[in-house]
Parts: sequence; C-alpha cells; structure tokens
Amino acid sequence: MISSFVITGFLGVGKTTLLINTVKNYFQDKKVAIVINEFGEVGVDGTILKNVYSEVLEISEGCICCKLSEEFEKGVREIIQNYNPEIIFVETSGTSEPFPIFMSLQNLGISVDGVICVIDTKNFDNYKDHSTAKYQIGGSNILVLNKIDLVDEDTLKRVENEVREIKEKYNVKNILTGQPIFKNYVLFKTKYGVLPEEIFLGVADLEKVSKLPENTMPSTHIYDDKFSQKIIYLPDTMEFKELDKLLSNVPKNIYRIKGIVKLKDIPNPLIVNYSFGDLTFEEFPEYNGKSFLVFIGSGLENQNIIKLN
Ligand SMILES: Nc1nc2c(ncn2[C@@H]2O[C@H](COP(=O)(O)OP(=O)(O)OP(=O)(O)O)[C@@H](O)[C@H]2O)c(=O)[nH]1
Ligand SMILES: [Mg+2]
Repeated sequence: MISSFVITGFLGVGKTTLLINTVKNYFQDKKVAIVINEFGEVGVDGTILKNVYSEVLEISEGCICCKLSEEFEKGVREIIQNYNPEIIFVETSGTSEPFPIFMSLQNLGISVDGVICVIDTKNFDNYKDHSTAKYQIGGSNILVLNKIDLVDEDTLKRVENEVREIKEKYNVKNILTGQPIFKNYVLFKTKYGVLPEEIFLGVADLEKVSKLPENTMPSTHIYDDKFSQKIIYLPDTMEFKELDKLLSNVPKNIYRIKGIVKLKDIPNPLIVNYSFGDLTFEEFPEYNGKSFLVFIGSGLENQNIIKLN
C-alpha cells in the first residue's frame, strides 16, 4: 500500500521548509512524490520543490479541501500511474483544511500515516482567530510548533497551551458517533521544520485510527475566512532597494507575500518570503521565469497594492 502524509498549517508557517529540510533526508532511498496545492495561480513552492524532488504535482488554483477534490484525486491517480511512488506528501494550501484531503487519500486506497499541522509559534497570535487555522489543528494528529528560534520560553509555553486547547475543542469528530477521529496526537517543537525520523516511521500511527464509516462527514469548515490574492509581475529592471522598499510597508490585511524576483543589481533571482511582517530573501539561481510576487490576504480585491514607477 502506498503511504502518505498530509502537511497542513496556515499561510507561511513553514510547510514547504519542512518538505525541503526534513522529508528529503529521511526518504533518500524511497520514491517520493509531492503534491502541492498553493493558494494562487502561480506556483512558487512547486517551482522550488521541483528543484529538490523529481516528482512534484502542482494543483494550483483554488483550494483542494473545498473545490478541487476531483482534480486532486485525478492528479494523485495520475502520479501513481506514471511514477509509482512509495510515499506521497501532500502540502495543502495555507487556507485549506486537511480533513477532506485525508478522506480523499483514503478513498484512493492510500494509507494516511500522519496529518502534520505546522504552526508558526511567532506569528500564531496574528492568525489563530481564523477558523481555518483552528480546523487545521483539529484535523491533524502531529502538531509542530515551528519557528521556535523566534520566540522566548514564555511565548512558547503560552502558544503550546493555546494550541492544545484548540486541539481539544476542534478535534475532528465522527458526527454519527461523536467520537474523535484521531484518538490521540503528538506535539513537537522545532525550527525550520526539522523533525525526528520516528514521526515518519509511525510514532503517531494513524493506522490505529479506524477507517471512516461511509457517508460520514466530520463537522467541518465554516467558510467565514475570506482570503484573496493578487499577482504582480515586476520588471527585471528593478533594483534591490526598490523591492525592499516595496516590502517594507505592507498593510496589515496582507498576511503573506511570496514570489521569485530577478533584480538588476543582484546576480541571481531571489525567492521572496514574507509572512506577518517577517521578510526573507534567498537566492534561486536555477529560476529563469518571470519576476512576480503573489500577495495573499483578506479584502485585497479593491486594493491597489503597489505602485510601480
Ligand atoms: N526563523 C525561521 N524562519 C522559518 C522557519 N521555518 C520556516 N521559516 C521561513 O518562513 C518562510 C515561509 O516558509 P515556507 O516553508 O515557505 O512556509 P509555507 O507554510 O510553505 O507557506 P505557504 O505555502 O505560502 O503557506 C520562509 O522564509 C522560511 O525560510 C523557522 O523555524 N524559523
Ligand atoms: Mg508552502
């Protein structure tokens, strides 16, 4: 049986980082396929991950948990047929819930060995009130407090307590029996998504979780989070200081910016990563596409995000 892990968590928490830093190391000898669903039409993570993994399937537009389950299942079937992977990792978009994806994978006869929810310990307060964030925690059995390098001990303890409370309250339940679908969960604290190998060897084995009875849906998703996105293509004549200026005063309703940008005064293209005020750049020499930034937030529809000179 093919096994799989679902990696969920809000926008910018470190899901792709986990795939790059941890998964790669532990599965050197296995045929790994990655399925990635990004919020936004243009794939940043897919482009980055293709550099690391040989088989990456991007399901880009929309969210696989609500609109795209058919496309998701078709894509996974294709990847199995063409590549015959031993293990599949699914990175959900930061705005999706993991549970419908868990069910889709089970429907396809794939064993789901873990649903990992990555949590941004530093920025948790900025996004914890979104219902999606709560259902992501409730729908996972491996909780990962990430970015602990950016917080002090007290914050870490407080966030851990809050996450555990949310887990209790939002734990997915079988609506017929009222019983939790995940009987237990584990919690890890880490930075840059580095996790111990035992996680992937069944320490939090979902096999103990019984298969769902047919026609059973969990109490799920209240669609009160409204996310939108804008993509902006940038001229290659831009200089670093212009880009930096553009990203230094980001309005609060923009949670996440990512993209790949070529600049006049920097030899290699840069991956731009902004989440809740934290901004990083990383060189990406292999990229030769257009320069673009994806802005994700709420109420962006009528907002003029940037002015280009
Ligand atoms: N300081 C610090 N930065 C981190 C850590 N983990 C990830 N990051 C940074 O956080 C940013 C976002 O990381 P990603 O892995 O792209 O996050 P993601 O959850 O895949 O984001 P989306 O797919 O857009 O939702 C990047 O700049 C990472 O380098 C961490 O533990 N500490
Ligand atoms: Mg990602």
